[in-house]
Amino acid sequence: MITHKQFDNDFKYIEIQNKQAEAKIALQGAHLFHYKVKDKASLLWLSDSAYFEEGKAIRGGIPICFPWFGKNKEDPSLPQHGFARTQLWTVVLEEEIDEGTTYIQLQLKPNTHTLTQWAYLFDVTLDIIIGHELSIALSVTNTDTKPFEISTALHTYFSVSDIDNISIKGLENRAYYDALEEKTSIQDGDILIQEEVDRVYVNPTETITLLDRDEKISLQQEGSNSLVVWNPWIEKSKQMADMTEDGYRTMVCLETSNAREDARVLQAKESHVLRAEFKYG
Ligand code: TA6
Repeated sequence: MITHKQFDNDFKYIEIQNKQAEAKIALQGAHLFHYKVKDKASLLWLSDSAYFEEGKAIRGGIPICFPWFGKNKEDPSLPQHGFARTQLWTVVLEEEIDEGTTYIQLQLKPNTHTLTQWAYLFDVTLDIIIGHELSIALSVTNTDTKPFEISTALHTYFSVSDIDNISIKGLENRAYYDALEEKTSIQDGDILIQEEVDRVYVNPTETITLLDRDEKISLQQEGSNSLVVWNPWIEKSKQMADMTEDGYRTMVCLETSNAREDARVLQAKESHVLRAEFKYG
């Protein structure tokens, strides 16, 4: 079942329920903010104090960072992570493929707001498949006559039982840029989170595994050669109005991205697809 809903303040979202899973997608940002497989806990973390308000990004789920990830290189005063997550997207397709699989496609087109911040014409779609597995694909086409560079991310917040219970596999011996230390290091073994972490890993293996006690979640990526790992820990959390004091203990971001050197240049008419697939086991 696909139902169009809204909160009291008119903030619109789509609710999906099928035999395998349930999900919620906000039209602002094409933001998947809930996904849960039957008989499992929620896969995605959502802050208890997240904003569902026009113009404010939702803290949790899968924010879409486009056309730049992090700070804008030319103008750092522009909103962090680009405008896609606070723009209203249009639903293009919604289809119940079978009893356990639902397909939603949303689209973002340039408008006066996007053109003021980024003077390019583009066609962006987000394909989301909700079932026993979750698939999300961001497709960007350059519809302008000049090339442009994009740096993007599917900024996925995973919900975890407790930060002390998790380990992340698939990044052993990989180089990463540490945004806190502002230097490059090599990953030694599995990743454990015991402090603030903000890193861009280069050349991750095709499948990244998040182990949380007995639960194993696999993340497969396509069109990406970088993976961001982020946890704000204690002090950074206090600075965020939409993060509760102990929220950092039950989340970790593993972000399928085209970050830093993995930014892509698209010539006129060229397209790029960034895809992430999530499954248990
Ligand atoms: O992906 C990691 C990161 O870029 C961090 O540096 C961090 O501050 C974060 O994303 C969250 O950004 P936001 O703009 O949503 O507060």
